Amino acid sequence: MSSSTRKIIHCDADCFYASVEMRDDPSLRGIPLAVGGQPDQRGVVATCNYEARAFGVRSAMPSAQALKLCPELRIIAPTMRRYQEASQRIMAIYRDYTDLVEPLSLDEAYLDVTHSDRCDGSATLIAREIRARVAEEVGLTVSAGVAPNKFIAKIASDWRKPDGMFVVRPAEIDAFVAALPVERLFGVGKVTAEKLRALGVQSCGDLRSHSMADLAERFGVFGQRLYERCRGIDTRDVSPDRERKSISVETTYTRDLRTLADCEAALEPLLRQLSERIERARRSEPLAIAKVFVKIRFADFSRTTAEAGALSVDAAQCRELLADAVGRKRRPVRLMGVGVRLLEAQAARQLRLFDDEVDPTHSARDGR
Ligand code: DCP
Ligand code: MG
Repeated sequence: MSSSTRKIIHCDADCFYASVEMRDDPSLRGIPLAVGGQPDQRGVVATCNYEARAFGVRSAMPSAQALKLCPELRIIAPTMRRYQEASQRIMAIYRDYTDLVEPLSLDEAYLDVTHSDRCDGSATLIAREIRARVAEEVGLTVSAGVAPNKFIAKIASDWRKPDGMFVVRPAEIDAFVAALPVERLFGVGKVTAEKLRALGVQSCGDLRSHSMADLAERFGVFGQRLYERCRGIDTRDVSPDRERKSISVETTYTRDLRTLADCEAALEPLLRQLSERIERARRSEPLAIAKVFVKIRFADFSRTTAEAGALSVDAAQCRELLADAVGRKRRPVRLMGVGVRLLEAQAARQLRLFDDEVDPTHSARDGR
């Protein structure tokens, strides 16, 4: 094995919300169960257990349609707090093995265990131990994929679902990827798959006969990605900071702001700009605000940030943060910024289905 070979684990809990419900109420076990909105309120299924999947019920399906497929389906309302609590406990177990944990959603994460000394440094043993600990300590099952990169680890975690794991060793990558249908590649939806089929391409192996230049011409920058992925290449790092994505605006003032009142007056246009940015971003991707912050650079170039938990941008809260930050130093202010920290995109998407429970101000207004 070359020294550059990485060891990545992708962990994904099985029918996560439904599993939490079945864990907490044994009467829900063994029957087809969905978590989601009620059919008479045009609700959708967030997820369902594997008994319900046997009837064809799926995530994001209207609950009314799910009931047609499976008349005895029990549909219960989500309780996000219990899922968040379970998620935190699962992620804490992952962090016991490496600092490089990148959560993708409440129930899904990449772990880079290349340099972990746990379990004699064996990624396979680490994955096995993690699965056993989550079952024992949290009462849920997690499926795992072990591979030299993220893309293959994610596909592998699906391979033996539920309650299974699959290992793709470096020497096995080539054959594993060659047999994959192109639809398994992230970003290949119906349209791209159709285009590829017209070229006679069904599997990643078929795709390899097309040159980089050819794919770039047909698919633009995505062509390069296709060229790499069909060969099992993925150099993306596991990045624990990913969830700390933010949207912010800032201004450096030509004349320093000398009083808190000056700063407050300057905050207003910044807040307007920030709201516009958030609205614009919300049109292209689901997003959920986790924190709001105010950032200051004083005349002596020292910096400070005040932040607090928030579900939306509230001017009064921002003024409080501003007063806090400015009060930390008796100096004029040369730069001011205000922004929000976001939940990672997929976690936001999950929360969106339950906007009413999480943040009533976000419901239905983002025009998607
Ligand atoms: N979720 C949601 N809406 C979706 C998809 C998912 O609210 N359209 C929520 C409910 C799921 C959780 O996110 O329990 C995790 O999503 P997964 O895609 O990992 O699905 P599950 O964990 O439910 O099932 P699987 O066993 O296939 O991982
Ligand atoms: Mg899952």
